[in-house]
Order: sequence, then structure tokens, then C-alpha cells
Amino acid sequence: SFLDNILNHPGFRDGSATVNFISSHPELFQLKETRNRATRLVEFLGDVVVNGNPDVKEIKEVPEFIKPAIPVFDANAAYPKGTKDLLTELGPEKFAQWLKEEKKIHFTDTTMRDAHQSLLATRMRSIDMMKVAEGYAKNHPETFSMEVWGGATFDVCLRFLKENPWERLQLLRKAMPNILLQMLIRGSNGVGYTAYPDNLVEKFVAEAWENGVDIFRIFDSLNWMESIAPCIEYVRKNTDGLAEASICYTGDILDTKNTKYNLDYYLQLAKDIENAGAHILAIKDMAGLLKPYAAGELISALKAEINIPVHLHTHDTSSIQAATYLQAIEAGVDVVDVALGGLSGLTSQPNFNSLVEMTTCSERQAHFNMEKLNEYSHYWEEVRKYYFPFESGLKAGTADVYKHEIPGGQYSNLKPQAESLGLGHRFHEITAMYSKVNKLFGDIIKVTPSSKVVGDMAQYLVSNNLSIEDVMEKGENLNFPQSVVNFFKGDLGQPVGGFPKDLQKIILKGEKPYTDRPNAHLEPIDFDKEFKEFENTFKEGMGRKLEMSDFLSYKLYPKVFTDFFNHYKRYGEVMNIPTPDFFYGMTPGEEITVEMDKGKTLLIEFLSVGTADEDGLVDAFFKVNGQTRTVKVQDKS
Ligand code: 3PY
Ligand code: ZN
Repeated sequence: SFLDNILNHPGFRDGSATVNFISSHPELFQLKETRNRATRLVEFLGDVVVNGNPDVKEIKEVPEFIKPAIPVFDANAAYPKGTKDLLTELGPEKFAQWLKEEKKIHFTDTTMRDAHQSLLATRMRSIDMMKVAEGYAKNHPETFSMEVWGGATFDVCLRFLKENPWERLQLLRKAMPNILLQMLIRGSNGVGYTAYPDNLVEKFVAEAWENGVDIFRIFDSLNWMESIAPCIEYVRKNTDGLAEASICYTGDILDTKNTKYNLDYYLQLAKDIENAGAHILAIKDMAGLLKPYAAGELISALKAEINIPVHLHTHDTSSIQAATYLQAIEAGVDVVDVALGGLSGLTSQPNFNSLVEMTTCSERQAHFNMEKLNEYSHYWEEVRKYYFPFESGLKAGTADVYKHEIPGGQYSNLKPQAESLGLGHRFHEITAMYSKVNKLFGDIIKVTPSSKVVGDMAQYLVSNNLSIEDVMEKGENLNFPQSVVNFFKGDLGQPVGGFPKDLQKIILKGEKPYTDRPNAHLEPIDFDKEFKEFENTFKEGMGRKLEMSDFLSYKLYPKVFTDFFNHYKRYGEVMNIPTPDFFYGMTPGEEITVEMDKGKTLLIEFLSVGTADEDGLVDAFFKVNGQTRTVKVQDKS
């Protein structure tokens, strides 16, 4: 009731309410709507208690979690000036010039994107980021950028976490207004696994900028300029942000037997990228193959040949990538990608904290408050434990990576995928096959989505006990994975040196491949017309007006968005449920607070569940703001 609303309002309960309390808190009048939202939220919590979260179904035992300590900061202090302020002041061209002239080494923090994508199958929830976002931005304004969006996070937010990725971006932007926010975009493939119409990718870039992205790290999974260049153009045309285009690094430039991906190849690509208008060049070493001495050569050559700053990204799967950064820093690289200690190392980025320490008393020293930076590492170390079912199990660095060349982000997914196919015990066979498939395909650049094609083929061959020879000899009679067929048709663009023709014939079974841009085969989106249709289909359910960003989510992932929408309609916003309760369910007697809107929180206590009736319905008993609430949950067991 209205009275309950008043009595339970945090402002009333803590005594801060004044005479204007009622008129200044319009939410007190949102009776029916709040009740519905609270009920739906409790129904979700009841469902997780009774049925488990489908994303972590196999988990039998949940360890005790320690509450992660949030480093203190002055909430009332203004944000210190950071790189975002500088970009606003200088504009992208002059900003890039400033970066090039900087003597000290700069750091991009990947903790909120690639680190968890590569260690925890991308499952990090917004609530765990938001708890430290403002404090981090106030404590560490000298951070060059925060990589927080894009790559696989977009898909996983909607598909598994039931979160709106755009909302995550908006919240992070608001909490970190002073530091550049960075995203990863897969050229013509957007944040998906295949090509999208050009005007969809362009709209996506514009909308991402509007919602808070400053640096667009653009790459193509085959290093194909025809996919990279248009995306650079979209950033330049639609935003005042930075177009950072990547060369994806594979092989080893110091290996003289490697004639395909040698130094000349990378230098030419870097020049093409500069000429296409990129503000910054990224070296995207997605599998962590760039060895220290090779890094020294590559960076020196790039610094001599191109005029834009160079940003280096790697994965520490081999465990020697700090040495790579040392060589790169000595050779003049401008920025390196790192992850806060607790989420660094192995398939993730090298350790931020330790690398800052490495630079002390050197010519290129970076200055961070180390005590605080270490506190953030400790925070993530504890938060990481919530996500234990998503750990890859890799315990130590491995030189196998130079053989199989599996990207860090793929590695943490490949293992659970293999397990779900009953191939967990043959994982090393799969990684060995991955390498053979790569050779069969002509030694291609392997990064999302081309890496998925190689992974799909490797799993297909191992699970059917087939060899590479079988492919060449009996290929006509084999049903290859759809992703492999599409790849050979040209749907991901053209690989360096073209497709192996014999194999292409075998795989396509008479279907004709094409060699122009896949996007040229796709109808442009009619935004006016289709947005109206979209609004009609998804009329009610989000509890707010539908936005262009919703439409883009839908166009990129129609089925995933539809499922997300139905989940939202059924349970409402689940983003603010604490992570242990979201994945593993509440325990009897446990009390949590969940923020519904700014300043409006629900205090929820879980009491108990009854037994299923003949229809399989179970009563779950809760207290919401002190009042008992019983919800019926369908037992799906
Ligand atoms: C992605 O595309 O998600 C990647 O992180 C590739 O490395
Ligand atoms: Zn990466």
C-alpha cells in the first residue's frame, strides 16, 4: 500500500525524510507497477531456487563467498580530468598527435571486457562492474582507456545474463565520464558472427557513440581491408571518437620459413590502415603469439613507417607476454592492454599492477596510486570466485599456444563446448586438430568469427573420428558444419592469399563462391519501416518506449533478443540481483537488497520453498520490505 511505500522507503527508514518527503518522492505513488515489478523479481529468484539458473545447471556445490571489499573513494569529489576530457578538448586528430608525443607508457584496462571474456566465458555481470566504476574513475584518472564493450559481451549480456548491453554502456559512461571508453567491433561483422548490411553496422557505430563509446577498435577476422575500411569511415563520419583499426597478428615474423605473415605483410597492412583514416593503429595479438623479440622488431618497424600511435593488445596464454610488452615499450609502443591483477594472466591480458611496477624508475614510467590499484585487483580476485563454473581450468601458461594458435577468448569457450559434446577427455586432440584444420584452410587469420569456423571444423572431425585425409578423400559425402560451408562461400570475406581451391570445391559441393564484400549481397535496412514493425511486434514488455538501440540488438541477434524480451516481460529487470543469488539462488534466511530505480531498493528475504503440487507448482516464500510474499514456481525437474 501507499503507507507501506512510505514506511519502507529508505529515506523514511533512515530518518532523512523531511516535510517535503511525499511530494519530492513521486515513486511512492507507483503502487501497482512496483508491486508487479517486485513480484516478477521475486518470481525470478524463486525460479532460480527451485530450478537453478540454466546457465550453471550442472553445479552441485557452491562455495562460501567472501564479500569483495570495494576500495574507498570520495563520492562527493569531482572527477579528475582524464583522457575523455582531453579528447573532447582536442578532437580525435589532435588527440592522436598528443598520444604520439607522450613519453610515458599508457595503459588500457581490459578488465571489464576482454579479461572476463577470456577467463570467464564473458559472464561478468554489470552489477559487479558498477560497484567499482565510479571509484576507479576517480582514483585512477591516468588510465588511458577502459575497454568495456563489444566483442562477445554484447551477445552474452542478452543471451545468458538477461541484461541489456546498451544499459550497461550507459551506466558505465555515467560512472566514468572522465576516461575514454573503448569497444571492440568486428568490422563488417559488427558484434556478431557474420556480415551485416552496411547501413546496420553504420547505425550501430553511431548509436554506440551516442551511448558512450569513444574508441572503436576495429578488426576483421581475415585482416581484410574491405571490411576494415568502411568501419573506419563510419566512425569518422558519425562520431567525434577515435577509429582504432587493427592488424590481427598470427604466426611469427622472426621465423624465416613463414613467408605469408612476415614483417612486410604487417607493414603493408598498417599503411593501408593509416591511409584508410584510422587515428590509432592496434596490433591485436588475439592468441598471444607475438614473442618478445618479434615485438621489438615489429614495433620499431611500425614506428619508423607510420605516423599514427600504436596500441598493443595481447593474451598471456604462454605466460611470457610481459616480456613482449617490455620489448614493445622499449621500441616505442604508445599504449598496451592490461587487466587488473585478479583477472589477468593466462588467456587474459598481462597483469596491469605488475606492469606499472615494471616501469618504475624507467624513462617511460607510468604513475598510478599502487596501493589503490592493488585494492582493485583484490576486489576482482574475490568477484572472480562468483564465476567459478566458467573458469577454463587452465592452471599454467602453455607453449602449446604457438602450435594451436587458439585465441584467448576462444580457449575459455572451447573447453566447455567440448565437454558439452562429450569430448572433454579429448580436448588436446581437439586443439591439435584445430592446428591441422588451420593448415588445411591455408593458414588463415584466426579470430572471431574465422576462429569459430576452425573450431567448429576441428570439433566436427574429432567427434566423427575423421582425419584431414578423410576430408580430402571422402569430403563429397560429408556434411560439414554450416559455418564452414558459409566461410568457403565467402560470407566472412576473403582470406590472405585466397581459399585453397580443391578444398573449396569439396566443401561447397557445386555451390558457387563469391569474392566481393559479403555485405554487398545483403539488403540495406529500411529503418523507418522496420522500426515501426519492430515496435508493433515488441509493443509491451520492456516497461518503456522502445529505442533504436533495442532495434539494433534485435537486428543483430533476432532470436536472442526475442528470448531476452520474453524474459524481461516475465521477470523484469534482473540486472541488479547480486551475482551469487542470480546464479546459485538464495539460501533460506538470506537477505538481499536489490535496486529497482535510483534510490528505490527492495529488501528481499528468502524464507523457504514448499513441495510441488500435482501440477508441479511450488510455493516459494519471501519477505519483501518486511511483508510476506508467496510466489508459485513451476518445478521443471
Ligand atoms: C572478439 O571478437 O570478441 C575478440 O575478443 C577477438 O579476439
Ligand atoms: Zn583479445
